[in-house]
Parts: sequence; structure tokens; C-alpha cells
Amino acid sequence: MIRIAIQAKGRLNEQSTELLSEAGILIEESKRKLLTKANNFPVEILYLRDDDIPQAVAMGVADAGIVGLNEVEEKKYPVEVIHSLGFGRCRLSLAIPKGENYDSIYWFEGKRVATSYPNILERYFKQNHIFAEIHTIAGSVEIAPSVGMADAIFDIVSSGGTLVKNGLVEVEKIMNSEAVLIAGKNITPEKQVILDQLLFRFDAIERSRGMKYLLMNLPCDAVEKAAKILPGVKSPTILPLQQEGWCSMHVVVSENELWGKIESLKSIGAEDILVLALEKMIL
Ligand code: PRT
Ligand code: ZN
Repeated sequence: MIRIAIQAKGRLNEQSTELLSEAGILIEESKRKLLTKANNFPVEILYLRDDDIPQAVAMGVADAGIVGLNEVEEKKYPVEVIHSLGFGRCRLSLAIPKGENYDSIYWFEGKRVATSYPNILERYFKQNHIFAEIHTIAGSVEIAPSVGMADAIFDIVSSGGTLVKNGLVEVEKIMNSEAVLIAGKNITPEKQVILDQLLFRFDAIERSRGMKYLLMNLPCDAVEKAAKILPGVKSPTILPLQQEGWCSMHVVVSENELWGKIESLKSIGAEDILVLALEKMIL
């Protein structure tokens, strides 16, 4: 049995639960308590505030956790980041009031900067030999300059809308963040086996994201050319059609390249093209 800590409420909760459920770990919503056992996989889910997840994993209260990389970097507890999960993407940036004359990072020399991430900021200023006053505040960081509490802020930015609304301009991106799977450093071999199974499932889910399953009919003598356009995972599946000289080709393709590939396939005689969603891709 392994225990995984996820955010109880907030931006990462829904996608963390969704990822676990896509990986076949089903937690009945009605049974949801602080600690809930999955009914079909040796996993317990511990619901915590995101700030507490790195510590819980470092202390062994949980064996693994799903949390923003920003929290891991801020807290610096001894945990391993074992997998990036591709959601909760954001960046941590320095922002200053619009209209300020900004030419370099040295603008921050002697300034007061409000943030909820004082450790990351302190490390950044130290590396750049900037001496600034860091004011740690828990929330509503973006209003600090307009109420005179600070000259600038260091905060999470996603669309940038909050900065614009508060008359601020992003001037330095310090780090990118996304949700990551973390694990304790002293996990037992038995627990490692379960964690590896989970990682295998996460990989399959990730691989199938943005992939489509393509089926088409084409003259059999165009198959060679078609396979060059779409080589697939190993190679495309080719099946004969009842109609003489015609084949059916099945292949996996990334959604980004889909339309371009379809144009090329049509130009060599492909017809009756079907594009299907791809649920899981296990190699
Ligand atoms: O209650 P608990 O402590 O668990 O939650 P929380 O309130 O501390 O965190 P929560 O749920 O807001 O965010 C959890 C995690 O989501 C963060 O640690 C990040 O890793 C990630 N994340 C991704 C974000 C954002 N995007 C985000 N946009 N966290 C916060 N924001 C906020 C930001 O603080 C700012 O106020 O959204 C605003 C900026 O958004 P834009 O789109 O206007 O730029
Ligand atoms: Zn938090």
C-alpha cells in the first residue's frame, strides 16, 4: 500500500483526481475523507493543503504527492521529483508597476518586493547579487504595490490577466512550474513496485494525450508512400479490403500533425479517412 498526498481543494485537486482515475485508481466521491482508500489499487489518498504536501512526503506521512513544482522549490524539503504531470502550468515572475523605467534586474536593488515565495526569490536575488527587501505575504500579493506595501511583486503568473488588472508588468520570469509527482527518498522496495506501476500508467496516459487513431482506405500500391508519410509507432497496420487492389491503413498520429498528414495522404489517393480518439497507448 502506498499513500499519495494530493491537494484537498484548489487548482490542482480536480486534475490530480482525474489523473488518478485515468490511471484506474477510483476513489468514491461520497467516501471522500481526509484519508481515503482506493477500491481497486493498493493506494490511499491523503488530502492536504498544497503547502503541506512536500513536508508530508519528506516526513514519510505520505509516500508520494502531487504538487506544484513551485511549492517543492520553495520548501526545499528532501523529496525526489519523479515525474512532470503536464497540468497546473504557470511561471513565477517579478512584476513592477506599469510606467516604471525598467532596464535590468538591477532595478530591484534596494526595492521592497512582496511575495509568497520568499525562498525562491531570495536565492534568485543572491545569485544575481541584488540586495532587495523581501516582504512575505500569504495572499493578494498583486495588490501590494498599489496600497504602498511594496515596490514590486514576485508571484505566480498564468494568463497574465491578474497583473494587467492590477497595473503591473511582468519583467523577469524566474521559473516555470507545473504539477509534479514527488516521492520520499527512503521508499521501501515493496512501495517502489507500486509506485513503478503507477508511473507506468501515467506514462501511458501521457503518451496518448493529443494522439489520434487514423483509419483510411487507399490503393494498395500507394501503401509504401503512405507509410513514409505516417510511419506510426512501429509501422502502420495494413489490411486488405474485399475490393481488389484496395487496402485499409491504421496508424497513430499526433493531433498537431493531423491535418497536414491528411492532405498528403489524400494527394496519394487515400479516401474514407476516419479520425478516432485514442484512449490509452501502452508500448
Ligand atoms: O488551499 P491551498 O493552500 O491548498 O491552495 P492555494 O490557494 O495555495 O493554491 P491554489 O489552489 O491557488 O494553486 C495551487 C497550485 O496551482 C499552485 O501552487 C501552482 O503550482 C498552480 N497554479 C497554476 C496556480 C496558477 N496556475 C495561478 N494562476 N496557482 C495560482 N495562480 C494564481 C496566482 O497566484 C495569481 O493570483 O492565479 C493568479 C494569476 O493568474 P493569471 O491567469 O491572472 O495570470
Ligand atoms: Zn497553498
